[in-house]
Amino acid sequence: MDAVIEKLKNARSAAVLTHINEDPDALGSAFALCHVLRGMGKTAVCYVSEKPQERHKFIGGDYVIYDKDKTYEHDLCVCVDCGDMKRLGDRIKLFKSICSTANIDHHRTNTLFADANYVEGETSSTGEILFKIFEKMGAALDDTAARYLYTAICSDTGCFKYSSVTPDTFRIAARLIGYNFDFAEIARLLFDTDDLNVTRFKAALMDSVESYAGGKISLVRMTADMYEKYSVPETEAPNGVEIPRRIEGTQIAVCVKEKHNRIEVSLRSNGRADVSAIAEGFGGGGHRAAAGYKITGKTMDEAARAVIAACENAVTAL
Ligand SMILES: [Mn+2]
Repeated sequence: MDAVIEKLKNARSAAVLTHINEDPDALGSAFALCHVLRGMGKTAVCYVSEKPQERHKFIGGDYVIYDKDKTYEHDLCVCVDCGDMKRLGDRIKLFKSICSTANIDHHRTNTLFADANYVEGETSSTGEILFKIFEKMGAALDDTAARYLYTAICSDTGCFKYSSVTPDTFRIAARLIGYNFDFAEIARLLFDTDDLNVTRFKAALMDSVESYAGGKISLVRMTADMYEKYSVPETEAPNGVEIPRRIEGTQIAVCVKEKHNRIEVSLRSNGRADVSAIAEGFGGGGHRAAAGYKITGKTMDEAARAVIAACENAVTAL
């Protein structure tokens, strides 16, 4: 941790990056870090790969959408919540152009790609790690920084429900809600709010859940025509795999999704099945309980059949 703190303290101007398809842990962590660095009198800019999703607008924060044809000058590049340099997308160019780099993350598989790396593979969220870094640095938090960090932690813990939550997570959350911001609203916007079109899209997914292996495998298909039918852009589509995951008796939940002329498969395990092993079999990866992969050149039906067969093998082997 000290090597990363050293870099943060010495920087005059920092570029803060996070992984592509920015999620609230990534955004909250990046915005919190920029805000705290600015509070220390430094320049800090958060570069995102694309405009954050509509549903994450409430997080706020200011950012620059990265343009690979532009040059940006900074003396430090900090990556947060990014397990692999490849997950920077186009911003790899920016990362490589900055002479000093740091990496703060909670992905167990982090490739330690920066000059100074601080990775806690067991910690719930990057937000939680950043809180500890700020504390050790003696950096002052304020209501805004606390709100960003709380958003990050709340999101990556499924609202403090996942097994990654520890007594430390709650102690940190308790400190954060001592600041002045509406933490109940954050939980509501993260977990209990969908726009009307997304709600109808979800209803269609619920209505078409498929069940295999005596109910141990539950699957939904998200097809390209559904984005149009429900007027939901592909980038704002619901997290489909959460729907079959809720069905009682499900050991493996699957979402097969058509996206940019390829198929994305998301897998969740509710029990002993290791879905990262299934994903690896198709060239993907992830965690025991959450994994995925992408394939091209297959139809929806072929992709679904292949993943169902792999899941059936996995649940019979248990
Ligand atoms: Mn995260």
